[in-house]
Parts: sequence; structure tokens; C-alpha cells
Amino acid sequence: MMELNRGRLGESFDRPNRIETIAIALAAAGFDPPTSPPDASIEPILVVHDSRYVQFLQRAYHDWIALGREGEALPMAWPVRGMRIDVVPSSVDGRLGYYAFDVGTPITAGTWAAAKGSADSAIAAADVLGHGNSAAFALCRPPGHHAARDYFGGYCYLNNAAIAAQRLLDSGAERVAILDVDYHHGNGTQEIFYSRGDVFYASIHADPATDYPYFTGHADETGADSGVGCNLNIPLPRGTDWDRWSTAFRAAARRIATFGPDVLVVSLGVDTFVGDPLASFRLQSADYLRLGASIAGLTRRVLFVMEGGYAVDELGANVVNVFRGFAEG
Ligand code: SP5
Ligand code: ZN
Repeated sequence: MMELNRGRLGESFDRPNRIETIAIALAAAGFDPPTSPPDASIEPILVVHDSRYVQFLQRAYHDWIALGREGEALPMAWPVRGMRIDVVPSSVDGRLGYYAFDVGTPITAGTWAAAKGSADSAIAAADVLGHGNSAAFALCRPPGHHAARDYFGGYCYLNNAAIAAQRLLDSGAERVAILDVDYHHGNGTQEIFYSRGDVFYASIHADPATDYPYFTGHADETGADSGVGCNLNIPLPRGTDWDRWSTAFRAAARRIATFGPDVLVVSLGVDTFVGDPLASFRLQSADYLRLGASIAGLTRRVLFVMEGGYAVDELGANVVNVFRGFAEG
């Protein structure tokens, strides 16, 4: 998979072996090995995502190949300030620009199946939690938190955490909180729940003044309509270490406790790691033990959903440390 980075089209940081290394590390640490989710119906996806957008994801690669293209489908033109977004273009090039927000998230022959399987993992994990288990982990790839109701980007096509949160609400939860600890602001999750009072979204991330996704994630984005006060962004500077990050965590935890959710969904990105190739925080591997224990101190009814984390050599250890800390904390 390709992405545009520093002016060059190169290999994506979201490599397939990310998930394999996490699965191996979990098994080695004595956690239940991940299982493949059942093929869920499209319905729980359509509660969160626009149906024409989902149709676009399903058909885009076919349309691309039908034009004689080779390789991965990428956009090259986008609507910005004042342009027409009320008319969806018919050509796949126009549609790619309409539905994408970056040049890092190609559509390939396997994209729909992968995105659907990833969402199915989140749905299955939500259902496990619904059956009385106190915690579950959806080992999702592709990730989801940059995908909004009708657009994709940041390696994300379907918003796994949002689909899981909605699934929990639709199966009896009255209030769900989502804590997003990925290095990047979860613009998609924020957008999906921005005007709703039944989902509290809290995110600790790199300041959009300096970091992707650049156009959301500021502290003054606090929710709209019934969702006023239900969105919390804590942007932090590059170089943030555990001391500073954990102070932000405590602030987020206080707000989540006040909201009083029935369930917590954690968008678990470990691209806050000091060795991450595309991020600039400075968390150490041992800090993920503390992170897991801190989450356990907030609530034990938690659905973890995998997001980013690109330092593949340490990725398994860092994710395992979150769960070791959570189990012991
Ligand atoms: C789920 C997730 O973590 N998605 C992240 C997508 C980030 N895409 C753009 C990253 C641009 C990074 N450029 C800085 C490279 C420094 N070597
Ligand atoms: Zn990220």
C-alpha cells in the first residue's frame, strides 16, 4: 500500500505484519489467541456510516480497474471552501476526492473485505462485552478513528470504535464513553458523535497545529446541540513524555467519570511510543503498563479497539503491556 509522505509516494507505515506481531505477542504472554470474527450483517455499519459512502467503498476499486488503471486507487482533487459538495461526481476520480481527505489511504482489491472484517471484529468484541465479560479487545486492521460518517483517510475506511460504541448502545447501554489514546486526533469518531449526548468522546493527541490530521483536534471543539460538553480534546506538544501525557489522562479520566458511562471504548493507538516512525511523543514501553493500569483504575468494563502504532519491532510488547497493566492494575 502506498502513501504520500514528505512529497514522495512510498510504502505505507500501516504494514500487514503489525497485526501478526501483536497476535504472536498476546499468545506468548498467555492471553487468549485472537479468533476470526463471524461475518456480521452490514446493518451495524450502516447505523454509523452513510449508505452511499459504503457503496462507494464497495465499488471503487472495480470502477478504477474498469477505467484501465493499474495498482491502487488514490484521489488527486478535493472540494475545499465554497466548492460544490451537494453533488457527488460520477467518475471514480471525482468520487475518490469527494470521499477521501488524504493521499495516504489507497483503495485496493482487498480494501472492502479488510475494512468489513475489521469492523466485524469490533462488532464481535462489543457482543462479547454484551454477554457479561468485563473486557474485550478487537485487533482491528485497518484502523478506524479517522473515518467519519462519509469520508475516509489516515489508513481508516470504517470507524470500528464508533461502530462498536453504537452496537453497545443498541444492545442496552445508555451512555458510552470513548477514550482515544492514539497519537493522532480521531477526527472521524469526533465527527460521528459530535452532536450527541449519549457518547462522550475524549482524545489525547498531538496538537493539530503541527501534526496530522491538521484540521481537527483543537481544545475548543467541545460538541454541538445535544452533544455540547460531550467532546474533550487535549492536544499536546511534540516530545510529550509519560509525565505530561499522564497528566492529560487524569484530566480526561475525571471528565469520563463525571459523564458516568455504562461502558468505555478505548481507541488503542500505541503510536505515542518514542520509537514510532511517524509520530513524536516519547512514551517508553514500560509506560504502557501504567497506561493499562490507569484505564483499569477508571473502569474494568472496557472494549479496546486497535488503532495506530507503527514501530513494528516493539508493537507487540507495547500492546501486551497495556493489557498486562490493565489486568494487574
Ligand atoms: C490510525 C493512524 O494512526 N493513522 C495515522 C495516519 C497518519 N498519516 C499521515 C502521517 C504523516 C506523517 N508524516 C511525518 C513522517 C515523519 N517521518
Ligand atoms: Zn495514529
